[in-house]
Amino acid sequence: MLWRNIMNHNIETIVAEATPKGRGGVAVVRLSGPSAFAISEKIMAHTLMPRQASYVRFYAPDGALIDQGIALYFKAPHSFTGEDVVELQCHGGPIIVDYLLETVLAHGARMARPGEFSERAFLNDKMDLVQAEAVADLIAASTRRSAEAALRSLDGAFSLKIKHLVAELIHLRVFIEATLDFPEEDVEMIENARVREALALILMECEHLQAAAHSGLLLQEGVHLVLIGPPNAGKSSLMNHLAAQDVAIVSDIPGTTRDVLKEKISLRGIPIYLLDTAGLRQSTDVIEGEGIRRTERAMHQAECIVLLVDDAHPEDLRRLLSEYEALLLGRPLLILFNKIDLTGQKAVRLADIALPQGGFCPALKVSVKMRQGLDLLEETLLDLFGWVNEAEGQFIARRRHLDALKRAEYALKKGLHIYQQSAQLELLAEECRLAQEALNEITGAFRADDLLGAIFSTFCIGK
Ligand SMILES: Nc1nc2c(ncn2[C@@H]2O[C@H](COP(=O)(O)OP(=O)(O)OP(=O)(O)O)[C@@H](O)[C@H]2O)c(=O)[nH]1
Ligand SMILES: [Mg+2]
Repeated sequence: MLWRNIMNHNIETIVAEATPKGRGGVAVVRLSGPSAFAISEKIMAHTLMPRQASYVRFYAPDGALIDQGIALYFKAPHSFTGEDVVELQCHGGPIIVDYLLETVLAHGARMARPGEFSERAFLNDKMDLVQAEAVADLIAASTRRSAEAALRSLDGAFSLKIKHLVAELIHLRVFIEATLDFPEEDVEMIENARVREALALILMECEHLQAAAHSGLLLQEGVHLVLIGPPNAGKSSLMNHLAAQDVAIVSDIPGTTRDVLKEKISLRGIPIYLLDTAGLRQSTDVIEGEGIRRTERAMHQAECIVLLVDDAHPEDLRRLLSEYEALLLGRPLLILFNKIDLTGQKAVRLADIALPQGGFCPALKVSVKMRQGLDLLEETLLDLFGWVNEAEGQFIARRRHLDALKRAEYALKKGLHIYQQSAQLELLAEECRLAQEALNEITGAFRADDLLGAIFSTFCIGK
């Protein structure tokens, strides 16, 4: 804040349309910076009062009338960016908005870069980095649950948890430093127990936070889920069920689906990008062959794969598992034995199935057509995504948050390991410092400048 005020003369006033491009009832042009107020006076020949709406006329530099509308003035530091902010509400036509923008630019402002308003809010301590990102995530949210989670992050729910963890880490570091400065051998045993106990608690919280952040990431990014299997297994039927509409053609002719069909759905609030594909089999048909190649490409990009086979032909499973071993590797996989209404089986979760590439995956018996086992399917998918239901407290998160939490956990585990091996507090102290740095990267309390550029450049202009 202080830095900002001292350097005030260097700060440019920025402007952008805050409402989407196109025609609408009202458009908002927003200015932020030290000249915002002076520019507004030139445009409307009127002195705005802070936090009061004024009905005014907007004029071009040559005195021509641009439009009439409402102007609002938020005096620094009581604004979104922490700077003087003026919002001009004009009629929502692109010609008027461009004319108004041109006028503001002629008075010395410059166009804002994407996310620059939020970046300034961050630099002026109006919000931390997690909250600034939450603004963008709230705007981009594609399910109500994602929006709610973004709002919670904006409210500071996630930041608070990080700050709490950092505070505990600082407490431990202070204790370690004090012990290093005043070593007394007779209290060594007590110290040892205290350090281990505090570290174990911090590690536990870090793991819990990672699980919650992972769920927050699911809400932010969604999951690319691909349905595969032999022809006629019921992939398109499942696609239609999950999408709750007839997206794909379903027929009893094997090889019905040729193209990859995409549909965006919401599974308990998690955005799912669902792909239905052509059935996998040896085919001499040129078009079907191309469809199968497209299926393989979709598998390549999938984050999660559901493999359906006909319960009456379980032998298809082994064939596909070994044929597509490489493409199935490293991706969560769920196996469905479909059409149990024809084999007289019950809808159940089976014992996990061993994969040729190593590891296990869950498997269910279902009937898509008769709607049997489909709740179980949803539950198993959520499990597979690593979804932890935080119910009321779910906040939104990003991949970089999760990476930082993992780095913090790694440093703490390494520190604990070294300490257990060698009882060297100095080395543990260094790992704790690294863990704290990683956590502080999340809120922006510790940051590299290129990180800010990378984050804010993905925001929309005007935010
Ligand atoms: N009895 C029964 N029939 C089903 C079930 N699920 C799908 N079917 C039928 O199986 C046939 C094939 O279904 P689709 O959903 O088109 O199968 P697909 O896997 O998309 O097939 P391709 O697109 O050819 O690869 C259709 O006649 C469906 O009605 C089920 O659970 N039980
Ligand atoms: Mg199909």
